[in-house]
Amino acid sequence: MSRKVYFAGSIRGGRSDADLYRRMIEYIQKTDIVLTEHVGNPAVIASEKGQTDCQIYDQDTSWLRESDILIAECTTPSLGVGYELAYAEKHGIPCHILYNSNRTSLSAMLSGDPYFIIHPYTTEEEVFEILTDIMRSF
Ligand code: 6K6
Repeated sequence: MSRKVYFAGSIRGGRSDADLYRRMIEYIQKTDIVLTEHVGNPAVIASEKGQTDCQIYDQDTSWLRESDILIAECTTPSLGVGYELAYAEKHGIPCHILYNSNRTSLSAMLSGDPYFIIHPYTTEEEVFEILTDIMRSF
């Protein structure tokens, strides 16, 4: 049974972790469907020209409503990812947040919300162990 995963990561908030997003997406795709593969695409900013912001918002909120789980990589802060997390909570979608605790302090608006399941990590190896546990446990 393939489940639908909404992977959230910074786009206009900054692309320094884009390569990590791509590796995380490829890992999840071994067992499940990732609706938001473009988040890991190194050319995503250039390909933005094809869609208006309204089209992006409508498509992403529609994907969020049909997703079984949201997995967000939050080391690079992003307003869009914060919005998606609040939207997913409102719709009762389970939300997992990963962030590198050596590089950032997570917003209190995320770490203070008991709805979110938060996974700090310090090495990339841990990221994949966390993903394995998340996908096993739901
Ligand atoms: C078209 C083709 C590839 O990329 C585009 C256009 N841009 C976006 N497409 C889809 N989702 C987007 C786009 N820009 C932002 N998002 C959503 O917001 C993603 O799901 C990310 O998780 C999140 C990033 O927000 P910002 O504020 O960092 O841009």
